[in-house]
Amino acid sequence: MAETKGNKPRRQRLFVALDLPDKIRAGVAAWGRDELVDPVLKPVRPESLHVTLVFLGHRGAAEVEAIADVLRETESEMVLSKLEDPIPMPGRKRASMFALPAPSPATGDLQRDLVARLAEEGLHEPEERNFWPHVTVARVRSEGSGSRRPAAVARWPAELPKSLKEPFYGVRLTLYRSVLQPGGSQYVPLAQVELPRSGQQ
Ligand code: 3AM
Repeated sequence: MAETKGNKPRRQRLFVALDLPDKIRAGVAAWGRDELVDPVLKPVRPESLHVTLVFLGHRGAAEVEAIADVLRETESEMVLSKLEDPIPMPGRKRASMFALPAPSPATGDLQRDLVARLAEEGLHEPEERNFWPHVTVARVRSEGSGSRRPAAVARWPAELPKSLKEPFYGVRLTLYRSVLQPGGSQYVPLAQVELPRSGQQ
């Protein structure tokens, strides 16, 4: 549904994400400047790099507040994570995006806890598919002329430098509003929760 139409209530496209530390975001952005260079790729803006935890779809203002409250009640500490080399999704044959897998049992625990508490409040219907933690780094433009098929990628992104594959802590939970734009979605933070360091809750 559109975000504003006539007198209909304003609804916003929402998702909850785990934010990466600035240093990791800057490192991925620097890598991307060298590697996400094929003209059919649309790199994700550096400030928008994140691990999506829960996609919530279009929601009204009252729900935005209720979701933000659930976020604020999170009791998790910072979560240990790490990044792996870029992979095409859904596969090599006709990639529509490139992602860095971010395997992390702690991120999985946090995601399950959030989903359960959102579901308990009637704010989310858990998805059937398994959670796959990842950072989307680029989307592939369509072939053009009305086609939705992704264009073929000639120059594939090379692997990450070793320094970016060191473990790091996910530092913050953010409720984002996704504003769809022709040049790539813009993500606007609506509520944020800093996760405490281990033993500092
Ligand atoms: O940034 P990533 O790719 O991890 O893929 C979409 C993006 O995640 C995901 O929500 C984030 C913000 O758009 N997303 C979009 N539509 C979705 C859907 N119907 C979805 N995730 C699950 N179900």
